[in-house]
Amino acid sequence: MRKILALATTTGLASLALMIPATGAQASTACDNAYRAVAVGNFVAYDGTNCSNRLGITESWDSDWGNSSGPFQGGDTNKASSLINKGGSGMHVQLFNGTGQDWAGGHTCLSTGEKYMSSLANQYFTSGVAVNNQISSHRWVWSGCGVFLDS
Ligand SMILES: [Ca+2]
Repeated sequence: MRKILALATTTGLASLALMIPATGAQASTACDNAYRAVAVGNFVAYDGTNCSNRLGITESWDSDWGNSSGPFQGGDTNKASSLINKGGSGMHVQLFNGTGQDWAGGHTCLSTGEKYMSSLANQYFTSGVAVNNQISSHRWVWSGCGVFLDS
């Protein structure tokens, strides 16, 4: 770190920014490109890792990804393996293992600053249940996250 700071002093902050690893569980060119293409204000979930095979994109919430209403429907539940949060307000996307507007049970959050998760492997809800292929609802929140993805 000392070497990085010394270099930053001589080359400026722009160079320092280039040395900081990309956000997301793992840097992903595909997710970088997808993130740039998404309009500000949206949350996106993908069936595959690396932001492939989009399940849904929304500025809103959905308390049941397996029902027939809202931005996520039917087979979308228990499928997500990568995510993008391009919210414009700084809110987190809170993701739940279960369904319903009581917003209860195991949960985790994807912060706006994180930008995306190229993989949900080795991520867990507050209940200890694995997140990959187990998300069934989501909403936007300012607080109450408990845990964050990639933290
Ligand atoms: Ca739904």
